[in-house]
Amino acid sequence: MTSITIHNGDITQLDVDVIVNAANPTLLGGGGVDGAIHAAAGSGLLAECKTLDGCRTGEAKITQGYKLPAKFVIHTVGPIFGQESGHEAELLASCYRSCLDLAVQHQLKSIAFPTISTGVYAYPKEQAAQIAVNTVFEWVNAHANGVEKIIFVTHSKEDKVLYQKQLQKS
Ligand code: AR6
Repeated sequence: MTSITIHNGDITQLDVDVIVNAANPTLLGGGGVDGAIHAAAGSGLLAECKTLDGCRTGEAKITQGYKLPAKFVIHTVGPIFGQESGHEAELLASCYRSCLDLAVQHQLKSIAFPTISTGVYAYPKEQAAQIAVNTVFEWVNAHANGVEKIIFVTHSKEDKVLYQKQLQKS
């Protein structure tokens, strides 16, 4: 049985096996949640990211968590809304699946997701919440021995309400 919950707050504070970073293809840091994660993790994170050779949109790569309470960080690159030739929805779903697949490969039991692509990358928040929740539920239903705890981390009351709405439907 997997628990799926919402936490409204700062993802860098969460004591889970892995937090997900909404990164860019360089994996070399940026603003938003990416900037917050690098700032909290310290310079060891950037040093490891430099060895990864970037990441393609919709895919994911894992690093240690360094000074974060989380043991690991999974870096995924969300689609830029309006710039992916109509593939935005499938690329966003692929981010969530890729992160969950990596978590299982590394035997990680608890994972926290930010609202990927909904900041700088401009994905409409309600559509993104629907894709996030549907994709995670589909993945959980297909992976009986997958992760034990999945947390959707929202960074505003508005996002929290959107996720509550989507979870009620699921
Ligand atoms: N904890 C949880 N969520 C947060 C935090 C935090 N500490 N800080 C911001 N958010 P964004 P994107 C929320 O822009 O749209 C970076 O520069 C934020 O409110 O961080 O995927 C990367 O390097 C928003 O709802 O990610 C890329 O270049 C959500 O995180 C680009 O931004 C995602 O917003 C990626 O853009």
